[in-house]
Amino acid sequence: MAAGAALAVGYLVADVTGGPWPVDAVGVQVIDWAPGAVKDWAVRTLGTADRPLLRVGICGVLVVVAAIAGLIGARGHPRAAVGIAGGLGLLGVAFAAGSRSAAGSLADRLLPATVTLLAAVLALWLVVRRSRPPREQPDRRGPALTVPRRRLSPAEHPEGFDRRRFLLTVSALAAVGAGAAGAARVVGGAGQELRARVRIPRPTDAAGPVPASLDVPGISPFTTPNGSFYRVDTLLQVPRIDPRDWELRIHGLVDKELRLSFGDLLGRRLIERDITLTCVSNEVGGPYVGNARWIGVPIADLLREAGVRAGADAVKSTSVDGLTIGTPLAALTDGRDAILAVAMNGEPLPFEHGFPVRMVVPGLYGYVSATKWLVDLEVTRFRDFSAYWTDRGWSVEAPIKTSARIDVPKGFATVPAGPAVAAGVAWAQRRGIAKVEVRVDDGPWQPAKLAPVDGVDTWRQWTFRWTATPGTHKLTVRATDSTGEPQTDRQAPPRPNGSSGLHNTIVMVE
Ligand SMILES: Nc1nc2c(c(=O)[nH]1)N[C@H]1C(S)=C(S)[C@@H](COP(=O)(O)O)O[C@H]1N2
Ligand SMILES: [Mo]
Repeated sequence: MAAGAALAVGYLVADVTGGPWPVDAVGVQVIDWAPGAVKDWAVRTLGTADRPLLRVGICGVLVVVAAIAGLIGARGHPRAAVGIAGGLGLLGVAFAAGSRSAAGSLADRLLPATVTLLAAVLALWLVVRRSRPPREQPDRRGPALTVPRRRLSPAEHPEGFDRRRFLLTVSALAAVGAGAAGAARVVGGAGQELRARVRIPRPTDAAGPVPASLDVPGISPFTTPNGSFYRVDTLLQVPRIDPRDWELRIHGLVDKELRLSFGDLLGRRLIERDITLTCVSNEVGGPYVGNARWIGVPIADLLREAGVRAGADAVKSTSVDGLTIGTPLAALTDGRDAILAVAMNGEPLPFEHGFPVRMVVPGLYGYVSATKWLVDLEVTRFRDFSAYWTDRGWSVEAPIKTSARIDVPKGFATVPAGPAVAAGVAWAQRRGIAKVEVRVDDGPWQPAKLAPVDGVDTWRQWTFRWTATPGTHKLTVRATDSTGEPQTDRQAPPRPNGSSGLHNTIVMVE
């Protein structure tokens, strides 16, 4: 209970200061240290549940250690118990000092962990102290001469343990913990006003109407709603940047360094585009792909103004927590719609998707292009730096591979015999999808029907009608991009530069 109360109080302080909750400081460090294979496994098997699970795991370990400390305290070693609490707390402070965090000042960064440390020590000390009777019990065995030298522990000496006072203290701690957790909910929700205050101007260059959607139950909608858009990042605590404090620095191999406020950015030429994002961790047929309508400032405009010097071939972008991403300079200046996005599907970016400003670069996997919570752009050379993911074994350059996914029927679904429909999406950003084909079992490739083209940077929905005959069948899908190049059937895992192979699904027809 002492550990729980301390963690809840620390959580509240983290919400107020924006500093890391010690559990998250440890978690982010675990993420950074985890070997690639472990991380791949977590993404694959736990998906987006891996973040809450990491928190639960760390809290579980803390509660077990705290329980051991409590027992040690109850056995007559209060100092040792408090020492363990203090040691754990100090560990939290050390991790908070060392790990990536969005907190600006060192004080904000250390405050939640420090308060957790003090709260843990105080709470455990209270439990251990207050579980003893209020006054020294008179010695029942007679005069002082026969009093044992050694102080008896509550366990050895049941009348030295006051159950009522113990329960009262523990209940008080539970109340403090619940109160802090409740307050944190309120404070956490209050951050919403940072987004609500933002007014995104009308784009200078608006996107056309969204193409007509193919309407098959279960197909991915053309536009992925913000609430169901996949999320991939390394943070447990989503940064809540106040746009009034936000500043972007563009520097490095440039003639003139630029510093832009959020207002400056909104005042510039804004373009609106539909762009499909894809994560390199997406397995064939996986969920880490989504399409949104973004509004943002063309990065090429800013680079032109800053004046890129000869010799540069990369832009290193940094997010508020210090994570870095390297993007080929060419991808930002070759005429594609690479933007600093400020809006996603008609609203300011959600906190989870990079509020207030993120990069969106058509055609490149997110880990080399889509920096969220962006604060710094450095024009540089690939040979002069290495970025977060490339340090962990992912390729430096990573264009998105042509891919197609079957959304319906779901794997191992049972469908009635007769006319049936399969449907899904296909993408080949920068090239566009020209054709999608489906094969039933080992039959011939048959053309699927495609939704109207939106642009080369978005996915296309497809549907395929077939006559289902009783038995078990395998449907396989294959996309061809507009250069005429069909998707490869060679299977590759996501690491190091994106999965490949054909998606298939097994259906039972009755
Ligand atoms: N700051 C930051 N930006 C990031 C990441 C991250 O871990 N931290 N992950 C990248 C990866 S791997 C992908 S696929 C996209 C995902 O963007 P989304 O979470 O908005 O879908 O963000 C990219 N931008
Ligand atoms: Mo990614």
